[in-house]
Amino acid sequence: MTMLKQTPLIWNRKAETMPREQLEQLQLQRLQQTVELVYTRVPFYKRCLDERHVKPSDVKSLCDLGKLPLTTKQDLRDNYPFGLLTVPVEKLVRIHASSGTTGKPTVGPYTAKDLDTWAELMARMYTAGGVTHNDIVHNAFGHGLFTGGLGFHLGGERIGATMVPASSGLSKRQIMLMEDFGATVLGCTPSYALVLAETASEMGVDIPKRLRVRVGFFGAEPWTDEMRAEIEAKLNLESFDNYGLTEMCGPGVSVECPYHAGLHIAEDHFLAELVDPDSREPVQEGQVGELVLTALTREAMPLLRYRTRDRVILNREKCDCGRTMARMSKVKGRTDDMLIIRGVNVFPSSIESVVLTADGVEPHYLILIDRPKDKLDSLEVWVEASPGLWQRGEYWVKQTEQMLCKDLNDTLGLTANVRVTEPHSIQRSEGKAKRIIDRRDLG
Ligand code: DLL
Repeated sequence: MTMLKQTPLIWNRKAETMPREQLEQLQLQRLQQTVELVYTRVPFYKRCLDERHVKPSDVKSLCDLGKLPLTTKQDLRDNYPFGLLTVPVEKLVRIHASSGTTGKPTVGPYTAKDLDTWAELMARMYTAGGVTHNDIVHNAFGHGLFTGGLGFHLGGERIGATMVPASSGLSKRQIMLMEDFGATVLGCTPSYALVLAETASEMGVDIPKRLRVRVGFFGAEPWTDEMRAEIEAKLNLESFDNYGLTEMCGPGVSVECPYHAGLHIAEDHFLAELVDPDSREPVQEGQVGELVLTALTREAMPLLRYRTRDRVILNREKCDCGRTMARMSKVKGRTDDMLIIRGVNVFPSSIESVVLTADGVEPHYLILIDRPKDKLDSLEVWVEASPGLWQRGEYWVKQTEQMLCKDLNDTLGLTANVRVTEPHSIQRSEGKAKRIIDRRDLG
């Protein structure tokens, strides 16, 4: 659904539409300052640069980026919690962290200036979605250590919108508040957006009649175009993707404009490259690669060439909205979420695309992989039946399973067992959905 009716709004026209030549000049200048800063203040980076015999003064053009070391999640772990700070801890005004499934979290520290920049980036996001100070924003991202809730809050306040810091959970109450307060904007994970749509329908709330939400900002987890179509249809809104990570600031790194032709990276604050995850060599424009980001203006913890693990395509052509900032495609998955099942590479997003275009099932699914003793890996996909299909009975449920099996086989080149399960049998998520259960011991 697109509602492009008027000239798109731009929060910071000077920055966001800067001629690329000028932008690259600015990036170079900021890169030089950043390298100097980390070289003099962060022992880890001094060591990495010395090992490569690179001095800050060797960065003479953006082409010299390749001389700089890549930073990985492991480097963050090794320097946990404050080893990569360029400022004393007393200068921090906030610390966020991403949960991480194992071990220590990833730390996101901010100085007052970092928070100010973050507010600016989030203001750009809202404005790109046509949101102004007249809007009421229902912010259902988790508020806490996770950057989603407080990041959305900060940017909303910057544009003067009325913020409702609902956080996630208690879904019926969320629907009630959205209706009572007249929310016009929703922010949450795409999987929680589906839960809210389902909750509204269970409550008998006729969404187009009773809710005024016209724009949704969704992110923090991968979501396919099929998922987008499902959310827009169910919630009757125009959706905008936004991307970010704790290591860079949180949400606001790249945001969609009304043309929905990729996410504009805030290139005056982040330098983007694409590399081949195995060879680490640059990937050509138009090809999928791992996004590598250098923070150009972060004060507390500017990371050089951080390997995000996110697979995207980059496009540096000017957009019809007027922004000159490069666009990245929707995240196509992570380099570490590719499953290798019986030797076949399987991306969870391919499974999602098949599941979400099938009739008679809901957009709630689970992917289960196992390795039974002395047997080949097994792949099972559980998908929830729609109440209508379930009522029609077992024969139709089995038909749906067979059809999904065939579609998955055609798409993945791999046989998957499909189980169409009873409505409401798959756990709902209030934040980032966990849809993959890999029971193999791959250690
Ligand atoms: O998820 C920041 C965020 C909050 C972004 C709210 C957007 C909205 P982390 O918890 O550190 O930060 O997780 C970062 O989530 O490397 C991606 O793999 C994934 N991710 C974030 N945004 C998107 C998106 C926040 N729009 C990790 N599409 C990233 C796909 C996303 N994946």
